[in-house]
Amino acid sequence: MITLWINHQELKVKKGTTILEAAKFANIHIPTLCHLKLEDFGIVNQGASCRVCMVEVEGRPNLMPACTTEAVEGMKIRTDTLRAIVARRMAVELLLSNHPNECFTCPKNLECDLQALAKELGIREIPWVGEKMNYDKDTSSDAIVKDPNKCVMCRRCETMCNDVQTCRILSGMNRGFDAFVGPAFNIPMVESSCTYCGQCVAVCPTAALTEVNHTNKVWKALNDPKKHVIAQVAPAIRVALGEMFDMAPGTIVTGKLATALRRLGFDGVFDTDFGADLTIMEEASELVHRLKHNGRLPILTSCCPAWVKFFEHQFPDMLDIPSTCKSPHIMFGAVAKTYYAEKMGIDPESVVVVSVMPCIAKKAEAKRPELTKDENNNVDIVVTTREFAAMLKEAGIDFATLEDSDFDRILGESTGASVIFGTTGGVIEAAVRTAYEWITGETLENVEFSQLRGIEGIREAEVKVGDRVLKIGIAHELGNARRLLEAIREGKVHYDAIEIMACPGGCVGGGGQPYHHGNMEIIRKRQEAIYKEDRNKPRRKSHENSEVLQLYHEYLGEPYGEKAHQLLHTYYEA
Ligand code: HC1
Ligand code: SF4
Repeated sequence: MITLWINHQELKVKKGTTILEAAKFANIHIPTLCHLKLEDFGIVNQGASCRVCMVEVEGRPNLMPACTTEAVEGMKIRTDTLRAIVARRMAVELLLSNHPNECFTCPKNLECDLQALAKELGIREIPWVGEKMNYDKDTSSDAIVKDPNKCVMCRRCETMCNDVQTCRILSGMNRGFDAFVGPAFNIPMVESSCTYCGQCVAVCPTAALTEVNHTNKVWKALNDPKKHVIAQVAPAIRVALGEMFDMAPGTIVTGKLATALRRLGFDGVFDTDFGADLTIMEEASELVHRLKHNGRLPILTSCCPAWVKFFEHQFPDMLDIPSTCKSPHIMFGAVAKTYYAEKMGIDPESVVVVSVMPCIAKKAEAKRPELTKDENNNVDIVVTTREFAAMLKEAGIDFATLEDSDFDRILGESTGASVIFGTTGGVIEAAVRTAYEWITGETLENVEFSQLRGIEGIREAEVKVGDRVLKIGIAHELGNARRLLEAIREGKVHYDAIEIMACPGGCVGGGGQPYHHGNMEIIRKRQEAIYKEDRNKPRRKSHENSEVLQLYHEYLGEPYGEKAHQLLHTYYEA
């Protein structure tokens, strides 16, 4: 331990602690902009490029950046001198001097870190006139909008894309006032190998990177009397949406969610969890089929669209490994426009499926050619948790005071197995719950497989199923996925089944979720809430979902059978 003083306050910290971390221990706030550190997820961006965290250190002639300067024995630090205050303000004033003045209409209005900093530092005028950038917005993709004019070169997005996700799409371009971060040669996003995971969006402090806003499409559909508009909500929404309405992270709002959708005027209020249970029926069948017939192993889960895009780009030689299952919300859409429409006597052409997702990549997934052509136009509109919250606010709905209600039938029932899809490890745990009973013919008494849970980036576990031991691999974040797949490709490891989710913590940490501002505790709380919701469910195995069983009985026939293949499975292309 070392002893130091910050603003005359004595404190002891571990050797190797930065001034910024030491100040946090002492509850002294030092403002930052480029800094981002999520230790458990191995996410660190501390290039000290913004110079907002400058502090005075006794005996040093220059101000020092608190985020990268290590605290040493006897150090005397001041964060509150006029020199430090002026330097911090100047750093922000310079950024503002060439930043577009369009806060009123900016998608990040009131959620922008730069705007918040200007307020916090008491900036009332910008003393310099910087040269404004005048780049075109990149609206080429269905998922992400890139506005270089709002880039502050903090490079958080680069850290996420290059170091964490290893997609290596983003890098700094140009110098001085013209500098911004974008794909090499500034090609349109749609032409890059971007997976649309949205993790760059999740950490961008301004609106240089945002999701494509599809809320107007939803309003339009809801106001079209000829349309039958139905909503489905992803597992991870129910544990995060509350944050947008000042509720604590991890507050479960499933019942309020159903009520809110009804208030917005949706004709059907459903749960993607139904689609997740359906996915397990197909994916567990596929696993059992591959095990029985010496099929290709490991089987890879295919519900995360950023992961699908990643393996198509990065592992084109291994496209025979992933499960052919469509993702749960796409399966839901497929069933809604066929079975549901038929049963309800509605013209399938009039059905508009809106998915409320924690994920930005789902927007691009819904537009994939093989999922949109002919009768396969499964999902029409995808909005993120943030966009959905904005719609509720726009409609004047006081979300926090809404009463609880249930999802509609016949696509609204779900089991605990489907809820845990929302966290890393959950999809494979759900599949094991079903595969275990199918393979052994025994009832699984304890459905919680603790060995599959956790937050480490790569995990592995062995699960005894009858006389066979299934070797399971789990990874979240694409960099971890890459490491796992490379080890498989090189024959260094063997697994029977693998679950991969692109975002930190799985969908709970999705790129469309309420901004967590680097607070990892938030992702943990959402994960805990997911497991709590599972424990509270009367049925916890997908194959016990009575509405899913009814669907097979009345419409699909056998799981993994011909009709199921036609409706619920897909293919991949390099
Ligand atoms: Fe997910 Fe999924 S769990 S991908 O993480 O398989 O987005 O929540 O909806 O489709 O069910 C996301 C979450 C979500 C799908 C399911
Ligand atoms: Fe990189 Fe993901 Fe952002 Fe695409 S969406 S640029 S892959 S971090």
